[in-house]
Amino acid sequence: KKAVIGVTGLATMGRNLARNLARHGHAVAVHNRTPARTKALVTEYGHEGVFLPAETPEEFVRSLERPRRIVIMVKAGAATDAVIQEFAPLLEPGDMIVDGGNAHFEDTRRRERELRERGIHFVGTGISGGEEGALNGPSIMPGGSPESYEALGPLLESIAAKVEGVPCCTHVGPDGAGHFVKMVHNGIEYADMQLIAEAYDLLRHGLGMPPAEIAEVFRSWNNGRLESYLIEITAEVLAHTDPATGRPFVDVVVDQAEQKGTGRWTVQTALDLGVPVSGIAEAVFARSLSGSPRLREAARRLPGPSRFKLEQRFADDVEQALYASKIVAYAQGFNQIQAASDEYGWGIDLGAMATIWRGGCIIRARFLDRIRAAYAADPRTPTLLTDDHFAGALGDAQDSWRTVVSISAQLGIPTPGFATALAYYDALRAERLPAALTQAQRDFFGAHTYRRVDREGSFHTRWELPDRPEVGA
Ligand code: NBP
Repeated sequence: KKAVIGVTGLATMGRNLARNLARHGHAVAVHNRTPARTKALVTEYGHEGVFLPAETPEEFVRSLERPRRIVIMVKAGAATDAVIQEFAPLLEPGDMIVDGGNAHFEDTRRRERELRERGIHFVGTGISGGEEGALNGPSIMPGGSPESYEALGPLLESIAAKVEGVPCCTHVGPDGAGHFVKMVHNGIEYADMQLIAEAYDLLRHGLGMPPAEIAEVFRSWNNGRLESYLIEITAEVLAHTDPATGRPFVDVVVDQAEQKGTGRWTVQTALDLGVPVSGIAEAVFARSLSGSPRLREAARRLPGPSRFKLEQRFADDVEQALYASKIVAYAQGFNQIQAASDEYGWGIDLGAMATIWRGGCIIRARFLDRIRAAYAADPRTPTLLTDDHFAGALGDAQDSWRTVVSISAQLGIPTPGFATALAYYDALRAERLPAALTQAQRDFFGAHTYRRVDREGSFHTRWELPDRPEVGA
């Protein structure tokens, strides 16, 4: 008997993905560089389905039906290239390599191009949901050719999370589109987490609420429009008491947030594309700042404000600020996906991205249904902010949002995520931006020219001459 699909790389993610496949009745070939992992998988979980263990790449490839489907789940970067080098010579035209690791989309574009020349489909696939998702249903974002999706789609959809019966898996677009969307998903996740952290900080150090009480506030928020996995786990974390010390758990954790790089990639790519994703950027910078102990230690003696008393209803304002900022962060991320889709000709359906993020992944939320509806109403909307629902919510929230940003400044509690989101909102709706002054300065020192509000063409002012004559450029 041959396997319909194979998984190579059986650390946490690969093992759970292989088990998920087997549990759904697919015979899975399994392989790992170090054979001990393969043996352990079959010994511990062999009863869950049909596993075909292989010690060598050759044996692994032989055990697969054709066209072969191979999922690589190894460390992103050099390890992925090494595994591709090892397997590609053993494959034949029409075979498919699915890279389920967190690859950079430019690497995926390169690998896809190289393998396409050999007739092999390379399917860079974003897989979200961590260890638990891989086992019980992740959100899956496959790129690659449409033909490869015909052969892979049903398999991947069978193991993906389901929301209202709809699988959280769809063909995102060609070559690197899947990994790009996964990257922005992670960027949005950074922004979402930062906004939640700011809301917590305001309730904790602005209102002086203990973590257990804040957990209750988050629980109540999770019954409303903010309902999401991240809000739910925030309540759980805040309600947790450290068994060793009896203190709130959040207080015994070192306040330095780490990162693996997908948030940073999102911002780097957004800089290249010229898309303002300030919410994601602030979230990445907030983590960098937290992880700069020398800088923080040195600055700790700088004075802060004298405190003033807040009213209890401030928590409701924080909820408004959180929701409004979240709308902005998601709108920015979706704009980045749109820009890349235009740049690379991917033809990504933005509403479908919202649909496949409703389950399995970290940012799963009721909110994504709203985004889906917004794109259904207007697939080419320049920004989600102007969708009827979101525009209404922003209008209702804005007074509270402004209060929260100004009060947090007065309290000396940093809220870069809330503040940058509000600045983006106000900048987009501004009648006139001071960019006019920037452009005039550029013309002054570099003769970079400017356009006029009243006439077509580009112009330059001879700033060095006493009467500053204007010339058409
Ligand atoms: P790791 O990222 O820790 O990678 C370990 C696996 O890579 C092992 O199977 C190891 O084999 C294999 N490997 C390495 Br390292 N170098 C290799 C090489 N040169 N040749 C062949 N195999 C090699 O595993 P993971 O945490 O399961 O993640 C797998 C992928 O999924 C990563 O790209 C990760 O970014 C992505 N991802 C992870 C999560 C998550 O929550 N962890 C979520 C979504 C995506 P060995 O056993 O012989 O050392």
